[in-house]
Amino acid sequence: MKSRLQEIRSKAEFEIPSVKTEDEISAIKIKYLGRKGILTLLLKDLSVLPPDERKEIGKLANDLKNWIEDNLKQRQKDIKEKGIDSLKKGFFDITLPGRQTIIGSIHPLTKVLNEVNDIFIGMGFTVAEGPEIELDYYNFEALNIPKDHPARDMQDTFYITDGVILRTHTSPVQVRTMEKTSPPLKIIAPGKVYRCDADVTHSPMFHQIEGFMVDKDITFGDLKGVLELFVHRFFGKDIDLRFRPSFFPFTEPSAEVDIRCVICKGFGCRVCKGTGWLEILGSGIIDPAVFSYVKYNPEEWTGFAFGMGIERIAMLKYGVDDIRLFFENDLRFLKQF
Ligand code: 2NL
Repeated sequence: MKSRLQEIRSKAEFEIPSVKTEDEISAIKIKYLGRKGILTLLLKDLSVLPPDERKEIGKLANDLKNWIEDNLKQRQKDIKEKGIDSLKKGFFDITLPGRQTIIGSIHPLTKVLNEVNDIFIGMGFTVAEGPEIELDYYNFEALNIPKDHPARDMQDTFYITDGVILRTHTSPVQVRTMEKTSPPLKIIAPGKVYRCDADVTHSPMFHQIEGFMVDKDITFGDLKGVLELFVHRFFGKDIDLRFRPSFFPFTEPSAEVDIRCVICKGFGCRVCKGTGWLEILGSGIIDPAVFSYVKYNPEEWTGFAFGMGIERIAMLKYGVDDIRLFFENDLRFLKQF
C-alpha cells in the first residue's frame, strides 16, 4: 500500500504542473480526491490493515491528500495571476487591428441610377416597373411610332416573335401605368432596355430612365423647371444647360437638353465634337395621340415626358470613355466608385 501511495504521488507530481485551466484543476481534484477518487478509494481500504500499519499508512495518505490540495490551490493561483499578468504585459495586444474583410462596392451604374431616382423621388415622382419582354403595341404603336418608322427596323430592335420584342425604351411602362391609373400622375420608369447595337458608346443592353407628369395645365415651363432642377442636382449647380428644339414621335413640341461640355468646359474637344455642348436627355410635351391610346382626354389633361440613358450620364459624370467598362466587371475599374 505504501508503494501504491508512492505511485499516486508521482502521478500527481507529473500532472498538476501541466494543468492550464481552472476546469482542468476541478477535473484533477475529482480524479484524486472525489467520492470515487483514486486516493479516496485507497483510504477506504485502510480498515483491512492491522492497527499499527493502519496508523502509519493513514498518516502518509493524509499527508498526500494535503499535498495534492495545497498544490492544486497554488496552481489555481498561478493560472489566475498569469492571465492577468499577460494582459498587463501587453502579451495579448487588444489594440491589434482585426482581420480585414474584403467587401464589395455598389456598381457605378446602380449608384447613378439610385442617385437619379432619389432626385426625382424628392420632387414627388414614384417609381414604376414593367416587363423587359414587351408587346410591339406598348413599345411602338401606343407611342405613336408608325409601322414604317426607322426605330422599328429589325436592325435596331430584337424581335422575339411576331408582335413580341425586347423593349427598346422604358416608355411602355408609362403607357401601361396610364392605362390602369387616372391622372394626375408623376412617374419615373428606370430599367434595362435592348437595342441591336455595339461599339464604345453603345451596348446591346443598357439602362434608361424615363419620367412623365400628367396633370391639369402642365406647360413647357413645368418641364423646364423639373429638368433644370435635375441637371443642377446631378451635375452640380454651376453647370450651364440649354434646351434645343428636337423631334420625337410621342412628344410635341420636343426638346433635347445639353450641358456645357464637362471635359473642355465649352472650348470644344473630341468628346463634344467641337460644339462645347453634350446632349444628356430628350423631352417634350406628350403628344395628344398618345393620350388617345390610353383614353385620357387631351382637352382635360396635359403632360410632359423625358428620357435619358444611365450609361451615358454616368460616362459624362465620371469621365468614362468606353461603355464596355461597365459590363466587364474588372474590379480595378469597379473599385474606383
Ligand atoms: C431620349 C428621349 C424621350 C419620352 C422619352 C415619353 C413617354 C411617354 C409619352 C411621351 Cl409614355 N414621351 N418619353 C419623351 C421624350 C423623349 O426620350 O433621348 N431618351 C434616351
